Amino acid sequence: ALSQAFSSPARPPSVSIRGGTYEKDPAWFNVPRTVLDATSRRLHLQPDHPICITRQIIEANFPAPTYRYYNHHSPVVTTHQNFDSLGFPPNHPGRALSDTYYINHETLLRTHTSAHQADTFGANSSDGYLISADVYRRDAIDRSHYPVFHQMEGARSWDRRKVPNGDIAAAVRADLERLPRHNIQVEDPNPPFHEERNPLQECHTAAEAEAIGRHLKRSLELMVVDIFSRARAAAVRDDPNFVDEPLRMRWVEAYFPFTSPSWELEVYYAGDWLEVLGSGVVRQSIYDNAGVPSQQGWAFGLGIDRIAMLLFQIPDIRLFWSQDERFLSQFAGVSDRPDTIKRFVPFSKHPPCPKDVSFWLPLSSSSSSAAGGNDRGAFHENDVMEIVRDVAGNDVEDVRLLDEFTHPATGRKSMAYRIVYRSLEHTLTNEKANGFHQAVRHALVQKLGVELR
Ligand code: FA5
Ligand code: MG
Repeated sequence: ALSQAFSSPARPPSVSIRGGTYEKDPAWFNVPRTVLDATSRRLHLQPDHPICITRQIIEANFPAPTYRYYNHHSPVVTTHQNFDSLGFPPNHPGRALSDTYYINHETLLRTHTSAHQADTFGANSSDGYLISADVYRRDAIDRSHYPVFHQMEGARSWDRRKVPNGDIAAAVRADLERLPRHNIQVEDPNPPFHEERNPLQECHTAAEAEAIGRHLKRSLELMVVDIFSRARAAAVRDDPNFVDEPLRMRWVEAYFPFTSPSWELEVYYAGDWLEVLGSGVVRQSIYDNAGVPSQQGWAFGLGIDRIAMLLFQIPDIRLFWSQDERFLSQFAGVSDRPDTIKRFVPFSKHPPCPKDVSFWLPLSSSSSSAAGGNDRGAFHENDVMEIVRDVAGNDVEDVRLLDEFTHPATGRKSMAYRIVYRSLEHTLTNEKANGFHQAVRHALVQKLGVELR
């Protein structure tokens, strides 16, 4: 029996995702069943699903043949594609097991569509591209965050060897003139670049970066204006006396390792600013590594789910995963007739069940660890998020930190969270919410070694 065990070693455990088989490393694998199941849903390709409709409408704003569309990339990518190729430093916190779903140490579920940038810049023969896909992140729980969501990557490049006189700035400005205008006042107090906060790349002239930034901003503003006018038309079809609030947008300076200067675009929605995308002037090293060093341009990555929430007035990101006919039937036929969009009508409103939990962290994880790396001993809030998701699935709406303090004598740290349980499809009885909460308390002790207070 012993020799047999040696001659036929157990096959390493593996996992199948969208037709591929990947070796699981138990020291790294951290994908819960619910997230694994989501890899087969492909909502962005499901006709008449709001994520798919939104993708189609955004694509129409970036027309072929200038832009080419890629919608079928597998969610399983390498750490090289997701991080290294984009210039993420080795200790970047995004690489940690607390933030990212890993299959093994060099294979993961992409955390953003930028994972395909390096490959696409080299292979794409059009001036621009759009990549739509499902992406995966261990993240907060609230109405605009979900561990699986959808992004669209977009890019537009100009080639020094192909533009008149090799003058990229002039070519970009000419293309900008050809874009439509809009009359929405956009808040954009930032200079086109800023030496410390948002630097110009050495290889770019100020004129180049400025022109590329303006083309980027106008292109994306036009897309948001289109989404808003469609949302407004839907509201008026519903109620001819509908009066909407004016559209408000603002550009905020940002940082990404693969763009500079960089910005995020926020849209005012339901009483708050909602971040819809990150963007910037593509770092030259990305083009160089992709074998197209004569190109320059911009890139963005937007949250399709968040744009879909604006378009259909969908109040909670969890709804996109609903298989309930009362949800899905509201979008029937819209993929073929985007002019027939209707506002989403909540099928019923169910009361929230808020419950609090507070606990002491084990002493070993009380000291805050340096960010980044895969520090397994440290406490990470995303572990709390995942425990709650595991227990309550889509019946949890929001988890937030209420309070945290360190005991002056013992050095132990205490955390208090408020968890709001609420179902979108049925009324959650207090009994069921209590059951969830008991199970969460138990799992916090079992999995994180905390002491309940
Ligand atoms: C990125 O992912 C960058 N790759 C974007 C980018 C691409 C920048 C190209 C420059 C050039 P960020 O982490 O901010 O950036 O995510 C982009 C968008 O995804 C956000 O603005 C938001 O709309 C959406 N998003 C992020 N996390 C979630 C989440 N948990 N649930 C739903 N949407 C999310
Ligand atoms: Mg962001």
